[in-house]
Amino acid sequence: MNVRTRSSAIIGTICLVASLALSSASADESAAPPKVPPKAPSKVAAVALEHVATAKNPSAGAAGPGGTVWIAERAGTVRVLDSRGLGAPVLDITKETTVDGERGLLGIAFDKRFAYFYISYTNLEGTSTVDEFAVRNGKIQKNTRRTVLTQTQPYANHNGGDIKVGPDGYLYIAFGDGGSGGDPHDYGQNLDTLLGKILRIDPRGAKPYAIPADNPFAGDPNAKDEIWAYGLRNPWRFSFDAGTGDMLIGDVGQSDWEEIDWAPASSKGGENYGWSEMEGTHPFRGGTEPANHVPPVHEYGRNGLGCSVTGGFVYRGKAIPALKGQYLFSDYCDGTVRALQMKDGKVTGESDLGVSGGEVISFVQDGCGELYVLDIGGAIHRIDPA
Ligand SMILES: [Ca+2]
Repeated sequence: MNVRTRSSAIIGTICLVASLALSSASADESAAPPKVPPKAPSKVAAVALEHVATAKNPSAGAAGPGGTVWIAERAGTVRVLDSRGLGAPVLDITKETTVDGERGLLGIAFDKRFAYFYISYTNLEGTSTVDEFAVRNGKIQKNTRRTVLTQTQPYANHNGGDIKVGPDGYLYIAFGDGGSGGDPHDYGQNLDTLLGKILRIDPRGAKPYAIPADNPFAGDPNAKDEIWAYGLRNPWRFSFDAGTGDMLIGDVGQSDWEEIDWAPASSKGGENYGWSEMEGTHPFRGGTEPANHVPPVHEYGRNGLGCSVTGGFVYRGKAIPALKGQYLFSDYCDGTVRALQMKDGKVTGESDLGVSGGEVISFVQDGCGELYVLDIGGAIHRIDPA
């Protein structure tokens, strides 16, 4: 906790939202606050999307050192967004990945001290690969690159690929079920594969990595030690609530149900999110609900415009107080930014925030907790107060 508090304090002094000075929030906040705060803040926050940059097929992002936001471009470049805008690539692996199917550079993450940078991509064979670089003075040390973990992929889709460093400092990696459709190999429920899982590893504990001793299946000969949670189809984007440490996962559905999964910060791992016995709360193709199934906290059907959920973040920024504690997410096909109001792991309401991020491929949270929406077509928007 000390580490977390210290790094938060450092980040808090300089953040992109402040340095860009584009937000109207500063003016709003300088006004005298009401003497009596409203008892029940408005559930639908008024937001606007502020265009801050255009990238080439941005796919993922992460808060970087010095209040920056690092943006991954799907073809294999990483660029830094700061008060001067989006810079030239600081990393280029375009010769090492492809963008066929659902492949490419799919995730980036820093450790808490910005001492290490991680990239998640599919290599030229389509193998999911997580590499590590040391970072010094905010610069990637390319000669320190090493591969942490790989996973062969039977098909070009459902690679997952999101990576995050959790509140515990461990690296979490999301992998889809291997692809095709309907989980033909039953990988979701199979604990002998890393596919269809969220993994938890300690990349600094050993070479290439160590298994945290308290991983739910550590030492179990019938399950991979790396597994944190299972029963996932394509957990394309997941995040930790910066306020509570809770985990939220956007798991893309097969054909009927898109879902958001939730686990408390106190979780010991081992959650079974049901795939491919279940799609959302519904048995999938005659499936049987596992006894230990953890159902989604939210699901929505494909009967609207949505086709593929894009998980986001619980809002912990300062610019939009009415949005605090709400989980923002979107859908690749629909693009509407939505918010879930949650209490004790239960969804108590859903709002349509009335703005569209385009083909929303990812959200990014900066060091101040403000959120950005990435449109795979190029636009990077920050979610600002309206
Ligand atoms: Ca599920």
